[in-house]
Amino acid sequence: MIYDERIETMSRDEMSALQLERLKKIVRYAYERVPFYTKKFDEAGLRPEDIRTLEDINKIPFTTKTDLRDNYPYGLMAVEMDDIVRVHASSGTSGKPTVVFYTKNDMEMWTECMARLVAAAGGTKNDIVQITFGYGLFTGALGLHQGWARIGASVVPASSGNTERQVMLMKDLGVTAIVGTPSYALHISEVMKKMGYKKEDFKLRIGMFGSEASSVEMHRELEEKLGVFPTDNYGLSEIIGPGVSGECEAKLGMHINEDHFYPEIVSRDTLEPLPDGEWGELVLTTLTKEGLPMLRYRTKDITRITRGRCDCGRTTARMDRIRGRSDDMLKIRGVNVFPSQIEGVLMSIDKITGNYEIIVTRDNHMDRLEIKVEVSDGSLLDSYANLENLVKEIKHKLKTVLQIDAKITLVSPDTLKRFEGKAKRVTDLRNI
Ligand code: DLL
Repeated sequence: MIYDERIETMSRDEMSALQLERLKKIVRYAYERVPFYTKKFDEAGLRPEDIRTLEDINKIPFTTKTDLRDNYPYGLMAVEMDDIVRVHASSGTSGKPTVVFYTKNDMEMWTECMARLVAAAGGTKNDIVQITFGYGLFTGALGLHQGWARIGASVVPASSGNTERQVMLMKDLGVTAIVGTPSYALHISEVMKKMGYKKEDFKLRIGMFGSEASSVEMHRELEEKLGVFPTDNYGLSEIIGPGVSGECEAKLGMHINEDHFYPEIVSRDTLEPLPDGEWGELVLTTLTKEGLPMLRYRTKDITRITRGRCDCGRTTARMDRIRGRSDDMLKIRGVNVFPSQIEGVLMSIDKITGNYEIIVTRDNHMDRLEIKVEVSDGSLLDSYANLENLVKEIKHKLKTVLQIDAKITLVSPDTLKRFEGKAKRVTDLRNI
């Protein structure tokens, strides 16, 4: 079912006209209300009225995660705090989270965008949906929750973890739709099997997945093991959270809610715009967001865009699965982590050297992070108690600063590989 026929099947000309009208408005809005944008525009010798066509967007300087960090927490906000009704955050900048703000209208827009994607995935008011994303500052759980509630489904806010209980709820309540990361969903399927269940024991039919990369093969596995029709869903906190784009029943790319989020693909080398069909970095501009307008935000996610009509009848632009990132950010069990942040934590601890190796694997569909760390004094390794304490200290710091759990392996001085050029400290064996 198409949730919003008017928008989702709009002709290209109408959509472009709507986008241009909104772009001009948001550019002026951001320029007038956010000193950060005023300064950027002034430095570039750009005035809001210079944006006359959609192509003119090219003149606007990019915004990055670093800008959010440098202006943490309130610097990029365009309204007073009393107009903000929701705050979310994601990890991913050294120590400080990326904090994002929503006005009442933003919440409404977000919910509508999510409802469109729920409908695109095949969700209806008859569904009972279990949300297995972690509730809290993360946008995933509440974002999907709102969308499913908007279409009238029964929402089970199970949150993540306690997998056996998840399975029990799914079975007892006759849950028909599951929402979460694809890796956690696969893990749930393993636990179902261990508990002695078959997929026929459940009523599952839809799986709305996202927040991390998944391959065609992984979707096939989800379909096979859970009996669901799986869709991929994309979004990021800085722009809105989930709700930027998602697959429909035709699975020919993720439909972008482009009346609210204007997409561009730029070359990862030159940052110049690329034509439809070419792979590059996705840059998004929020066309209607009041709380935290983002102009030309560099997502660092690599994809490509097509704009033809989809088999489902929708005409909105579609983006391909995310193929990778143009930076080294890792997503580990839903948490965004930069190797540099891990390094920062390690460097703050005495008794270890700056040499480390990060290994990411997937075991039973769960991401595992191992960090090999060189101790600076080999004699440390002689005492079990000392070793234990050091491992504990590192683990604790990683958990409190970055919210990640890692297996720590201490190794003798001078045993890890040394690099002449750029160090390659991350080995990602997840094979997604
Ligand atoms: O992960 C929002 C979200 C929640 C999307 C639930 C879909 C479902 P962040 O925590 O800010 O927000 O992480 C954003 O995650 O830049 C991508 O690198 C990655 N990502 C999100 N969705 C996908 C996906 C949420 N479907 C970052 N495929 C983004 C691949 C994804 N990567």
